[in-house]
Amino acid sequence: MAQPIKCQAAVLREFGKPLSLETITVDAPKSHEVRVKVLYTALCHTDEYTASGSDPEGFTPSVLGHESAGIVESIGPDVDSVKVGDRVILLYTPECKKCKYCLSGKTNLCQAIRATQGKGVMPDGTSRFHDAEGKPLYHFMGVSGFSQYTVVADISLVAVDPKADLDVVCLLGCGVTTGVGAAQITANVQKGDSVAVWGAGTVGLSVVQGAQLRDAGRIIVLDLDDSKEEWAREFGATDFINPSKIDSNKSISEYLVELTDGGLDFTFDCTGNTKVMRQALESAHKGWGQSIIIGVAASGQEISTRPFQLVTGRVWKGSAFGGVKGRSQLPDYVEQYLNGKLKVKEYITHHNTLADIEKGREVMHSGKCMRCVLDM
Ligand code: AHE
Ligand code: ZN
Repeated sequence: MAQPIKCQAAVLREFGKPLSLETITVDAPKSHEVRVKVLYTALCHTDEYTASGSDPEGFTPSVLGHESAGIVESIGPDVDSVKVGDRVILLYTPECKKCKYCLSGKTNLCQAIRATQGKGVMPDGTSRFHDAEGKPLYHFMGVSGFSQYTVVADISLVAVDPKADLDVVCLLGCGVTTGVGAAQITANVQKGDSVAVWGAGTVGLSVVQGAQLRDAGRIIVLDLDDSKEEWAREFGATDFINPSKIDSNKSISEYLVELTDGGLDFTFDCTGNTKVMRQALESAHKGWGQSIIIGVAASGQEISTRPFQLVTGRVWKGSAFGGVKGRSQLPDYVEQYLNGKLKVKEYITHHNTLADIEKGREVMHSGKCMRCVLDM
């Protein structure tokens, strides 16, 4: 029978403040739960969004982190999908294969445990994390990867090819999959299609990669930071535009519609900025252009456009985790990485340790960082 484990974790005590490194207790996994020794967690802007206090599903004290990979340390009763020693990627979008959503064939948004996940607790409504005083800590996104050990639902992880280096494929737990999947599953970009992507971070450049793997035609990347141009081209962009530098008599949408003879087949927002979301929609081709929202907008933000934009055939869509069903489809992304078809390692610009997580967070805000991977 598994016993509680003491380990180090970075705890969000107060929004907007540095994370606190603490020794916490991680309880044994209960029925349909798995305890994972987290080996690597990459920093994602969503952790920052929640740490800032903007996320209505963010709580204190909690253990953030959601782009993680590790090894199964112990399993609770009734777990038959993974075994001790399996190398796993954690899934903030679980896949139960049984709920209405999973069975619909229309979405990857499994809802089996979504309500409790959003409240920062395990499916039975309690926490497996306790601080030194024995007080419970909230979970985050069903993962909580900023701890050396975590407990997740057995539908919130997937075993992957043991040949895969976990310090790389942890990126498939969020950023890379979100972008590649948005291009290939949500948008289903086809050969020759024109694409524009706002935001040249890991997600945006993964959209670019996903589109290039589909032999898209023109792939335009827009970012306010010129230093991203080289990055964008490395992942397949054919054009780079700094929107602050175009002729100010025209809106960016007018500029793009003119540049692309009527607009783009697909546009993607990877910024979370609602003004950009509108620009992206209005840059899509009349009659058929689709605009896909991926970026996380702050609480209370709303999008708007003239309904005429939709009446005349543009489609506004969203994508979560790239539309990818984690347990069914993520192992294939790992194989594509192992076969050299999918770039993953190339997004890693920085490494750090859990003890130095604050340095990692700093560098993330510097604009010089794509992904920073924490060795736990
Ligand atoms: N809790 C936030 C929403 C956050 C959000 O949109 N999350 C994305 C993943 S971000 C990964 O870096 C997502 O996939 N959401 C789907 C879901 O079910 O949460 C809020 O604003 O309430
Ligand atoms: Zn993320």
